Amino acid sequence: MSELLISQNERVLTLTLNRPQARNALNNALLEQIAQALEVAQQDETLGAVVITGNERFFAAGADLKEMASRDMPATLNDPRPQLWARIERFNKPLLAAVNGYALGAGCELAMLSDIVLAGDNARFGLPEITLGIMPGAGGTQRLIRSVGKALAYKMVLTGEAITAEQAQQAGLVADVHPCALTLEYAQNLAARIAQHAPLALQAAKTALRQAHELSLTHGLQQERQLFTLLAATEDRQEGINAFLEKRPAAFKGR
Ligand code: CO8
Repeated sequence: MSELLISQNERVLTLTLNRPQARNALNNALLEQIAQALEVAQQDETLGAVVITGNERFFAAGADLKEMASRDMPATLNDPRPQLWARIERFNKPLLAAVNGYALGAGCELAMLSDIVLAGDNARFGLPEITLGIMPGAGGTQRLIRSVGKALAYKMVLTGEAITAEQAQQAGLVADVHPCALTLEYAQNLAARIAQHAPLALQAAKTALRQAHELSLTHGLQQERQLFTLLAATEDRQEGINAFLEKRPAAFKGR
């Protein structure tokens, strides 16, 4: 069976990590499949949002340590992983992570790369790399500190200790916590609500939100205004406003 299960329900695509024997460890082959699935989804106008999930006990236990063990410094230098992560990051539609159980190392990094994280009450988020003599290498230090702030980021990275779903929600890493059996359903429902909005507006909003981490406030506000102005040229903007004024649901076309 494939290590990445792909299913579609209306405008929502669900990607399910399926390497239970390795606790959904993210080897290069699996990252390649995720990147490919997202690239196909980006071109598919019938899709508005993607949910990525694992199973009820594991989201993903990190990079594949069996694969990593054989990589020395030159091999790590030439590792395709950074490019694979960059391809995943380029996905321009809403990406939701439905996290049950362990999201460790690269698993936690995959959740943090997602736009919205929903967690089951059994979820654990951690960056245990330090316990292995290494450190996070796929955004763990940079995204965690931007998401949860200095105190918790240093504590998590330097101890390698995981936090609970509740702590992750309090810290701002997780949007909602649900009973574990319902996490995926909640995430898919949220994705469906998001996916009914105008695709170009979603894309622009996601771009602007991402820029918030990169730009100064002044530049971020300029960028936001530019994207806002660009949307004024879309048919969907006219349709959205007309539909409101005519008291009917909007029929967006992605133009
Ligand atoms: N990689 C490969 N195999 C794994 C991994 C992993 N990360 N995690 C678990 N497995 C395998 C085990 O080796 C074991 O295999 P086998 O049956 O052949 O012995 C099987 O899964 C079951 O493992 P456990 O018996 O340990 O399962 P438990 O359910 O008892 O525990 C845990 C689950 C808590 C998830 C535990 O397995 C664990 O702690 N795993 C390791 C977690 C970890 O340290 N993750 C960090 C990895 S490093 C990383 O992500 C760095 C990313 C840097 C990227 C840089 C890119 C350039």
